[in-house]
Amino acid sequence: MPVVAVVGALWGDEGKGHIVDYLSRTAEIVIRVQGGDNAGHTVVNEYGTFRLHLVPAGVFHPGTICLIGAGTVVNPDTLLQELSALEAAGVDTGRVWISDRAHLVFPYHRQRDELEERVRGDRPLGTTRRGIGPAYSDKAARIGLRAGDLLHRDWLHRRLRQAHAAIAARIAALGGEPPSLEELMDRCEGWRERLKDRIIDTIPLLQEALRRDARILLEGQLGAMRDLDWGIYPYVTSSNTLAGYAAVGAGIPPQAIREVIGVVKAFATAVGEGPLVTEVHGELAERLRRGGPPEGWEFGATTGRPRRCGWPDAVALRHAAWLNGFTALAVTKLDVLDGLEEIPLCVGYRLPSGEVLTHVPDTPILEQVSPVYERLPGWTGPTATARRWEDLPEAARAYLRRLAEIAGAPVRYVSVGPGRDQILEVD
Ligand code: 2SA
Ligand code: MG
Repeated sequence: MPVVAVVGALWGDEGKGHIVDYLSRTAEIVIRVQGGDNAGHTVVNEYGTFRLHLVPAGVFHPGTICLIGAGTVVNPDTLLQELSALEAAGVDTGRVWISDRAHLVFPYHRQRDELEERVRGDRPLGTTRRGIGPAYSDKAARIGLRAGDLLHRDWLHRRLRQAHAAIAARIAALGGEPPSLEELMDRCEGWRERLKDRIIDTIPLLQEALRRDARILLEGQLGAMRDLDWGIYPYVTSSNTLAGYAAVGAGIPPQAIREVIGVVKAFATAVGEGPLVTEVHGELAERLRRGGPPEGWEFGATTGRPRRCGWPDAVALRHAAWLNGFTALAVTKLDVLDGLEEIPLCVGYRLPSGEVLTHVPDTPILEQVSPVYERLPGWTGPTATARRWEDLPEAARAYLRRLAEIAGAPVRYVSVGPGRDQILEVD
């Protein structure tokens, strides 16, 4: 370490929660840098199985400070529920703090997300309907409310009075019933009561920690293909999922980040709309979706939607590696590929003209491409019991070496199942 960013290399759901939970045992601070409760970070450990939406995956380690960073959008209701569920499972949540700069997600954001998806008719984006897009767009339009606003009643009321007309107009234009100003003020009062002790200015804490070279983990949400600028726009989320944003979302200088770990699932999955070049259907998709133990099956951790599945996509991985500057990879769910005769790895995108691209083009072009596969030998397995690199079948190691070559970064971690002990460290 000291500062390590852990980001998704693909469409999200690569297993960032699982990797962050594992790496947090040696971290002093874990910071969620962007996104909101659209996230579903699955963590399986001695406390149970959790799908974290807002709380950083470092929460299971006594002593680790967990920050919900300035780059996030926080639905206080979801957060309070999540904290209660963690406490009920015996997890200490006394070190979970929220940046005063993080934006708040109100019920009217969810309402708008729902209405906006409806207006998109037969071409929706397939959002999680958690109000993420509307909350980030209000942030950019400067009518967002922030966690810190809850701590200053006069300021909060002034900001609410100022923003209310615009908030109401957006809902009304979509045919929805807007909230009243009083309703918003009351809601904020309830949130203030329950969260005021957790809202802090994170700058002094992080300055002090960086001076000591403390180990800090930055936890990203979603992956490069859903990045607002470099993903498959408009089928993206409304924040930047790339490592470059992690410094902003956490509130630290960019050069403090020494390592960028790209989390890569051994095959492709996506939930929501947009092109997925290597997508497979039917029995094959079911095999990938339900491979390995049920905790890891490919269903939305927030919405329960079945995730789309496909063959591994090296073009997408190369895109993510370029944009993030990975210093290492963590490859997850390798066990799901056990027993396949061969692994079709997509190494190019063929255009209707016959030309083959080796980079991810803009969405209108991406929609027209078909995959070009390189076929790597499969292995019989099982890999789930492997605990060292040497325990893996040679063909599995060859596949991992190929991923490393494509990404230009070594494979440092390999996960062969959802348990903490199923992560192998590669020297
Ligand atoms: P949004 O809600 O505005 O961020 O949706 C925009 C696109 O981003 C996708 N998206 C996700 N993709 C994978 N995993 C996500 N989290 C949950 C999970 C999703 C779920 O871990 O399974 O439960 O359905 C996530 N969140 C957003 C989304 O599908 C849109 O394509
Ligand atoms: Mg997820």
